[in-house]
Amino acid sequence: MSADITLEELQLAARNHALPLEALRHAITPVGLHYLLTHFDIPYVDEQTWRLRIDGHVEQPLTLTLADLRARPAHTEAVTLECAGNGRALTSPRAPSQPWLLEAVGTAEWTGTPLRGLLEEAGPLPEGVEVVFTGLDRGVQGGVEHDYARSLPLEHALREEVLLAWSINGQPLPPQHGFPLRLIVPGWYGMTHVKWLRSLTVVDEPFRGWQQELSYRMRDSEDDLGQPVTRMLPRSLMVPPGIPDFFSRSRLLDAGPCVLSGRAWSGLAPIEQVAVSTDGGASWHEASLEAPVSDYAWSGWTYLWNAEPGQYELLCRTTDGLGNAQPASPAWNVDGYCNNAPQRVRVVVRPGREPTLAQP
Ligand SMILES: Nc1nc2c(c(=O)[nH]1)N[C@H]1C(S)=C(S)[C@@H](COP(=O)(O)O)O[C@H]1N2
Ligand SMILES: [Mo]
Repeated sequence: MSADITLEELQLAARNHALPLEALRHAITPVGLHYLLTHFDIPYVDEQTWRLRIDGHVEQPLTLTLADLRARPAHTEAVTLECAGNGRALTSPRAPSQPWLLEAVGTAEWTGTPLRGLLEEAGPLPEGVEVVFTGLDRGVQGGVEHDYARSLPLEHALREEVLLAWSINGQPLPPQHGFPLRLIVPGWYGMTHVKWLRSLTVVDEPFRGWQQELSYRMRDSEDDLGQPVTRMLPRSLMVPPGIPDFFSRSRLLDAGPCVLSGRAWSGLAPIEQVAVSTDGGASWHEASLEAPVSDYAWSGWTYLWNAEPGQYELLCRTTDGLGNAQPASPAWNVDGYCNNAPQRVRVVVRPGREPTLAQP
C-alpha cells in the first residue's frame, strides 16, 4: 500500500467514510454503512423554515416546503452511488484530496418526487439550457469561496429517473446524506447528487461554478481543461473472504470450498459479466451473476473457489453490456478520478481443520 498519507488527507478520510467491504453482502446498504462524502460542513437545517426555490429562466418561479414536496407523486428507486474519486489513493502521483481506496460506494433506496414534474410546472423558457442545483453548504476550495453547486443539461434534468429525494431506505434523510432534500441522478458519479438542496435555477448558458468548471474533469495536466466526469465507469468489488488481520486487513481462510461474492455496477450499461482470478490476474473464471437490484443499481455475483492451502491474490473484474471493462491500469489524470482498476485481495489459505470427533 502506498505510504505518505498526510494529516490533511487523514482528516478528510476520518470525516468521509467508505463502505466496509463486508457490507457488500447487503443488496441495499444499511444507512450508516453507506459511504459518505461532504466537501465543506454538514449544514444544520430547520425543516420549518427550509424552502426549495425553483427560479431562473422559468415561466413560474416556485417556492416549496418539504410538506409541499412530500404531497407530490413519489417514487422509490434503488440507486448505486459512487464517488468519482474512488480509487484515488491508489494512483501515483496522488492528488491531495479525499484518499479513497476502493469502497466509496453504496446502494440505497431513495424516495422522492421526479424532478421532471416540478420543472414542467415551473416551465423552463426556450432559452433555458441547464439547471443549476445549489446546496446550503459553503466553503473554500481551490482558493475560491462558493456554495456547493452543480448543473445538468436541461434535457438530462428532464429524464424520468432523476429524483428530488427526501428519504433513504424508508427513513427521512439523515443530516449527512442531505436532509431535507437531495438530488438523485441514477448512473452518474456522486458529485452530481447535490445534497441539502436550496435552489434549482434554469440558466441560459452553461454553468461555470467551481465544482463544475474547475473540478470533476479528467485532466492530463494542470493546463488541460479536460473532459467532464459524468457516468460511473464499470467496477466490481469482492467481500474479502475469511477473517482479517486487524492491521494489514489481509485475510486468513480455511482450505475447502469457498463462495466468493461481491457486487458490480456501471453507469453506462447493465452489467454483463464478472470474472474472478485467484492467481493475481494470470487466469480468469466467469462468476455467476444475480439480477441487478434495479435498473440503476449493482448486480450481485458469486464464484465457487476450491481453496487449497497456500497464498493467493484474488481479483475481480467486470464488463458491461456496451463492452466497457475495468482496465488493468486506467489512464492517470491530475485529480485522480475514475480509477476503476481491479481490487486485489491477499489471502492465506491454511489447511482445513479436522472434523471434530463425535463425543461418545
Ligand atoms: N451539497 C453538497 N452535495 C454533495 C456534496 C457536497 O459536498 N455538498 N458532495 C458530493 C459528492 S462528491 C458525493 S460523492 C456525494 C456523496 O453522497 P453521500 O455522502 O450521501 O454518500 O454527494 C455529493 N453531493
Ligand atoms: Mo464524490
